[in-house]
Amino acid sequence: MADRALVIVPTYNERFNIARLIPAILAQDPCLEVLVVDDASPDGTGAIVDEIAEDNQRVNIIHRSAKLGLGTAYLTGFRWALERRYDLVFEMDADFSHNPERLPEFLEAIREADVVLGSRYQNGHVNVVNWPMSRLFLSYAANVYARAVTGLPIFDTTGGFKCFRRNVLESIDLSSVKSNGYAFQIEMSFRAWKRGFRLVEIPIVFVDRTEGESKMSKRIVREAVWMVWRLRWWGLTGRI
Ligand SMILES: Nc1nc2c(ncn2[C@@H]2O[C@H](COP(=O)(O)OP(=O)(O)OP(=O)(O)O)[C@@H](O)[C@H]2O)c(=O)[nH]1
Ligand SMILES: [Mg+2]
Repeated sequence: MADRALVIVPTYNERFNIARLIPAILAQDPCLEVLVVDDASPDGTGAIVDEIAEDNQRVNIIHRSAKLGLGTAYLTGFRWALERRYDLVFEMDADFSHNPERLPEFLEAIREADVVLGSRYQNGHVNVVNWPMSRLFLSYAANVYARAVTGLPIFDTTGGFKCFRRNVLESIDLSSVKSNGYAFQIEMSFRAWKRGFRLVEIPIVFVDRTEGESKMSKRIVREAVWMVWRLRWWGLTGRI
C-alpha cells in the first residue's frame, strides 16, 4: 500500500497565502493530505480553510483558541497525525517560503532516510531570496552556532521544511519537547539524531514572504541561543 503523508501547515494570519497553497500542495502527489493548525487568526484564515475542508476530504484543520506558538502547533499536529496512522509527516510554512513543488523530492529522499530536511545552507551555498543582509547574516550565524554547540551534523538546523517518518515521531517523547520558536526545529532534529535516525538534507531555495507579516521576534531568537546549550547538556547526560 502506498504511504499516506500529512503536510502540517501552522498558520497565523495567512489569508493571502493559504487558499493558494493548499491546492498547490495537493497537486504534487495523490498521497498528500493537509492539516492546517490555525491559532484563531484575526484575519479569518481559519474560516477560509474550513470552507476548503468542507469540499475536500484531503484537507483538515485544527482550530486553537489563541496564538500559542509554532512549536506547540506542530506538536498538536504530530499527535493528530500519529493517532491517524500517517506514514509520513511534513512541516511546512504557509507563506510560500517553502516551494510546494519540492514535495516530490522529499517523498523520494525519505525512501532512504528517516528525516528529510530542506536546507538553505549546504556545501557553502546560501539559497535565500529577498532577505535583507542583516537577517541572512543572523540566520546563517545562528546555524553555525547551533551546529557548533550541539554537534548536530546538518547545515540548516533552523529550517522548517521537513519530512519525518512516523516511527521517528513515535520514538520522541513529544510532551518533553520544550522549545517553541526556531529552537523547536533544532530540538526535533537533535532528538532524532541522538536516537540514531538517518537525517538527510536536500537543497532548497527559501524565498522571503511576499504576503502577510513576519512573526519573527527577539524572544524566539533568545530561546534558540539558550536552548542549544540545554540540548547539549541533555545529550551528554542521556536525558534525550
Ligand atoms: N499556528 C501558529 N502558526 C504560527 C505561529 N507563528 C508563526 N506561525 C506560522 O508558522 C509559519 C512560519 O512563520 P513565519 O512568520 O513565516 O516565520 P519566518 O518564516 O521565520 O518569518 P517571516 O517569513 O519573515 O514571517 C507560517 O506559516 C506562520 O503563519 C503561531 O504562533 N501559531
Ligand atoms: Mg516565513
